[in-house]
Amino acid sequence: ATTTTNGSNAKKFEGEGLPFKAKLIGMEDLSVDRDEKICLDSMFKLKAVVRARGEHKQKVQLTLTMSAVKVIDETTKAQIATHEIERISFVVIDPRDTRAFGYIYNTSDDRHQFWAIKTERAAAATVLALKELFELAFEQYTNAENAKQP
Ligand code: I3P
Repeated sequence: ATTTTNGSNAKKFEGEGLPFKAKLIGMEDLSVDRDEKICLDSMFKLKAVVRARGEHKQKVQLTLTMSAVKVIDETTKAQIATHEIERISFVVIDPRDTRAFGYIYNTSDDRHQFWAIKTERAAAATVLALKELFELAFEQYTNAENAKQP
């Protein structure tokens, strides 16, 4: 898709950000920062862990802002994590579950954390919004670089 200059695209991520209701399936460290098969294997493993535990998944709100994905506990409103957009290297959709997706977040100490998420609605909506964010971030970066040119 083509990106238009910021403006309307960016609006929905400004202020409080764009919220999505979701549940945390789980997370684990992976050995790589991008690989569909490794991510999906992790997704299925994390789902199996949830099943084996027999407990409810933690309800969260994912808030997409221009700078980060914020993971907030739905009940306590406590912030669980802030994932800066530039540190997210890979996003995967679960082909067996229209309400599940995951992403890899690279920590400052260079670990590749895979976060598996169950969305209340179609996961594709959240993934699409994430993709828009990546495009906007890239656009801002190139604009800033261009502005540096004499
Ligand atoms: C629930 C059902 C829901 C699921 C929920 C399960 O089991 O599978 O679809 O929510 O997960 O407990 P049951 O039908 O036996 O009540 P999601 O679809 O959002 O995963 P949860 O307990 O982790 O919320």
